[in-house]
Amino acid sequence: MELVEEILNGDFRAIAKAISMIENDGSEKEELIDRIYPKCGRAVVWGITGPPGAGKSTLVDKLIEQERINGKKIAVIAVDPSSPFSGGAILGDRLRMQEHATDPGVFIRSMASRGHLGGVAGATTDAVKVFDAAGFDLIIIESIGVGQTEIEIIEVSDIVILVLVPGMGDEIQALKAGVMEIGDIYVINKKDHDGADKLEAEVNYMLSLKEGDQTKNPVLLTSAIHNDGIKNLISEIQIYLKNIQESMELQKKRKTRIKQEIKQIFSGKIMYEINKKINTEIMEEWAEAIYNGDISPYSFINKKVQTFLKEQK
Ligand SMILES: Nc1nc2c(ncn2[C@@H]2O[C@H](COP(=O)(O)OP(=O)(O)OP(=O)(O)O)[C@@H](O)[C@H]2O)c(=O)[nH]1
Ligand SMILES: [Mg+2]
Repeated sequence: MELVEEILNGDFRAIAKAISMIENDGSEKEELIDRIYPKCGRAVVWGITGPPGAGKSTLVDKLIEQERINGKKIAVIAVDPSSPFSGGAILGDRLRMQEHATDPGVFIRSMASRGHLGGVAGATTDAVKVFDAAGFDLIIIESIGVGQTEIEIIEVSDIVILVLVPGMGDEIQALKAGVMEIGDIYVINKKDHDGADKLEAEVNYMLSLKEGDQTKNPVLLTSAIHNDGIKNLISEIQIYLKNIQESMELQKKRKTRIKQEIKQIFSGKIMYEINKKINTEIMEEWAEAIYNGDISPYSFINKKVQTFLKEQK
């Protein structure tokens, strides 16, 4: 595969092609990932999440700026929660990070959070592998933290930065809804707005209630548009990563990620086999039988499952 060589050389067009391949979810994707996998494992993945408009993209933009000075090659995956056909959020993110669009050390890519057969987490993990193999040091995933899909995406990261803003009124609701749990570092952005200190106190209080958690989660204030607090954020990220690496927590996290990946791929493949077997015609026949009351559903389906498993041997 020529594409593999090109990716390993960091060729942008090849990377873009590979990501499209991943999004199309075809069989060529599998060969590609298998071929580049031995070159993976060097990159660090930061997940940036938080409510819409919190300033995630602005923050990412400043983080890129600073980390470029630190000599890192950076890839950004902006997960677009809207449909694959709407360009709204993508456009906004692109505009905000446009300054870096011509920088050969920065690659920005949007991915739709819907429409992936293998789940969006799967597609994102594969995209991360491509960037990793292509020699990017840092991969930043930006996603809007509102639902399960977003939480899944964020589980792909080595570290999660949860961005909150003062004055939204519903922060505490979000905290209670469990989204709060996913942060490793908490950033209160728009500290130039009123209420940042109050929110900081609330977040610290919420965190103090977390049981059985030994890791200290920093709560930081930033003003992304004013480039304020960015260096401090980066240094806290580095400290956090160093700590979880030393305590082996990072390694554990990465293995958990692999386990989830295995489960996802495995069940996807099994589902494929099942769907191949249970076609519309058979389904019609079975439903008819159950509908007519000829058989009871559980005993019937249990028998069919047994037959299916036997046939697979
Ligand atoms: N006052 C103030 N405004 C900010 C700050 N950071 C970002 N903004 C503004 O907030 C708005 C939203 O910023 P984005 O960076 O697009 O936010 P986002 O979280 O990426 O938004 P989505 O991707 O749509 O969820 C923009 O108008 C920014 O200029 C800040 O620190 N202070
Ligand atoms: Mg954004």
